[in-house]
Amino acid sequence: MQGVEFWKSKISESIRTAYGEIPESADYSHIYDAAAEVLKGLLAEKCASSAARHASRGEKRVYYMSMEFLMGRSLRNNLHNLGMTEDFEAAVASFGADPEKVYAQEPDAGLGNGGLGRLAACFLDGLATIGKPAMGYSICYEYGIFRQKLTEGWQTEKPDDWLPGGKAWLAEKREHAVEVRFGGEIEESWYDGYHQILHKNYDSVLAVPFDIYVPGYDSDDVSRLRLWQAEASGFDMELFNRGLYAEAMRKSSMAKAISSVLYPNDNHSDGKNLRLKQQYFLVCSSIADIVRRHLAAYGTLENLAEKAAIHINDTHPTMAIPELMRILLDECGYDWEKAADICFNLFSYTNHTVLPEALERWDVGMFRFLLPRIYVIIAEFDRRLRNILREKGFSDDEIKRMAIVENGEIRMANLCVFATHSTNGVSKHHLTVMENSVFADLYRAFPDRFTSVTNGIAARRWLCAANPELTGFVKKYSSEDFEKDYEKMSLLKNCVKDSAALEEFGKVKLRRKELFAAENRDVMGNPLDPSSLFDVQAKRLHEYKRQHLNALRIISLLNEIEANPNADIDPRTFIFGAKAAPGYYVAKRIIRLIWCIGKELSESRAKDILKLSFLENYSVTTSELLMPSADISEQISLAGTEASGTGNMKLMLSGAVTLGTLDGANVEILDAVGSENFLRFGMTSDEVDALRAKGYDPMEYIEKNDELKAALDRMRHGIAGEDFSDLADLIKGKDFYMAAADYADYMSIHNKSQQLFRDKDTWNRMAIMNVAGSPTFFVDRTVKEYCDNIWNM
Ligand code: 26W
Repeated sequence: MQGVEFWKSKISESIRTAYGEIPESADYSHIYDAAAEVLKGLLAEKCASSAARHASRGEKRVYYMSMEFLMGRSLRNNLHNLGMTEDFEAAVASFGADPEKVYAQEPDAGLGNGGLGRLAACFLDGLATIGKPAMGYSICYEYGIFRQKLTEGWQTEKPDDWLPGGKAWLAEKREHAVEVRFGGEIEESWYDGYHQILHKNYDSVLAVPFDIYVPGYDSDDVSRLRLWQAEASGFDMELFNRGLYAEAMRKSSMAKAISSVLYPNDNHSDGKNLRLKQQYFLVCSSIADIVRRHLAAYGTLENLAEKAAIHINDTHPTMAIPELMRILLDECGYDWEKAADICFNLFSYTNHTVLPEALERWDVGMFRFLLPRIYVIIAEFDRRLRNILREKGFSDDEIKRMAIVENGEIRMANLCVFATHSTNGVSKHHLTVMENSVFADLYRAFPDRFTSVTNGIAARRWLCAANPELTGFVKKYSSEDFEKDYEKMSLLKNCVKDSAALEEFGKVKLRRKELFAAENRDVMGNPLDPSSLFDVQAKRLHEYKRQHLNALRIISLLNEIEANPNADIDPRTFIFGAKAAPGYYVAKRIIRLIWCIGKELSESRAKDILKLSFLENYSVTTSELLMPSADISEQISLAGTEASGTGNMKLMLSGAVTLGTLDGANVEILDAVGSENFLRFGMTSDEVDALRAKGYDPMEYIEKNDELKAALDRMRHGIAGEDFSDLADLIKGKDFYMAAADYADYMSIHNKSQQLFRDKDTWNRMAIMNVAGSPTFFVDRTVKEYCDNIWNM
């Protein structure tokens, strides 16, 4: 049975057996659960045949380890990738239900903070699509990224209790649970000529795997994401019998704490013990799983690096390397050289950020106490690295900078560069920045290990599944089957001379702006104006991303309108979406500033011209409504700080024009669309470096610029009644991310954007050229490059 009938009977059957209901009278949540249950079954089967096929060919497999997989919702996307959307929706409609309401039942699997986690999720989709066997490993956090609540612009965090609706996609594999050991002491001895390691008095925790299947588009393959949940390894009867009931319970909840919540830090490492436990929990269980699977297939670990590639997504899972060394040395009897050689060929590492505060370093004391054996192995890597550097002729100072263990700390990035065959950046520009800054020394020592692969996005999610209006346009003006060969999207370039096509594009965009406006309001609850320019900045809140530069601009526009009611300013809607790390006070203040600006706008004489909307709880799902509605994509990080960006790609794909600095993947976006279709401003990385070297003083820029001065004064005197001199002083004082230096150029490029937007044909042409240039940034291309150049598969 196939098609609509298949879905009707399967959903019916599932609702009857699970809830004793018929679909016509079932709740939407029951229809959603039934749909997920049916799909999970189909995908499990497909995953099994896909694995068997690859195994019979002895193919190499990639294991992608990441503390984050920001999956978002699955139902709509899975149906789309499997080509089942139409049949499913028809079946749902036959029960008198609305498919959109079924989709809306699903919570986001928000198991990530931002870019790094979403990239991991896109990789699983891309790998299944191009037919490469892949498995992701992460933690089954009970609470994912917090739900942001804004009260008058103050962010508070609510727990993200996603499992009640999300578990429908999880398949428990308890038979593959793994024991993870923490603490204790190590005893070394020799027996019969063999070195023996005995681990005593440790605490153990059980890691139980749950799988999520991720289908490729129009593909026979399904990637598997294995998420580990922590449990106490058995109830401590001995404690209980001794009357220590509370102590027995404490042990159990300590164990569960490991997988209870995702750390909401993005680009900031706080060196906490529980986070270290989470990381070891992930790598210990995953490496045990990989070893088990490999031994089952080949009976030896000799060929592990031929048949597997293990990728370390930023330094968070670095301990996978010493953990595998531990198994090879202590459990399999390999010597160091042989074991390290296997690891070197097996592992590769991606760096996602150059901010020094994001680079992970662990306190030696804490680390040794929690992971005594892993520490000894890392110390041995350090000793060997120092010897090699000495042989290469580096000075003592240089060696100290490159060392793994130094100054009471363990530097995870240095271990990655030394112990793996590949360290890669996430855009061309990022690689240059890496080579000139954080990795400058190691790059000189091991230049051949450094490379870059530009990030990409699962365009299917943001275009075909989320934006049927634009998909229809792309089909009409490029090719009906562009999804099977997305390079064909570049054919869209031909339609920019056709004025009917330009107008049609304008209608598609307007429709999407109306849809957004139907669901969202300005900060004071007033309706948005879909005919105004939608100017979007959506990403994590961080000073380096410079949401405050955008805020300064809006204050300046307000000043201008107040001074001159006839000022030449067209209607604009500023849309922000951003979560701040809960402990990042300045970031929360910036959110509050933006909200207050919105309030002040709505009460000013600019209220019919300028509107500000702050999208609460920005997430994968809210991005799917937001991206299609954008006209301008704000990518305004200080050059040299944003590794790549992927929101920039989603917006470009949706026909928004990038207004940005030459940073991260913006550089390649500009290349792909041409400078006439990109609104570039600001200093280059080299100019930033030169200015820093010379000594940067923001006051030099502020004193020369009356508009900027007035905006900062206004912050001091109060925005919507609140004094923001704290933020104004940060800009006047250090201005670490040089907003003052880029302000004038930012204002002038925005002036230009207004002129361009006035001419609808011109603007639509630019927007279409962006859609046409987007295939370079599809994740299928990205993962192909990883397969060819990094994983050798
Ligand atoms: C240890 C705390 C911590 C947590 C997360 C440090 C660093 C991170 C991530 C690496 C931050 C992150 O998501 N980086 C983003 O990665 C994207 C995918 O490569 C890039 O597109 C973004 O430019 C980069 O900021």
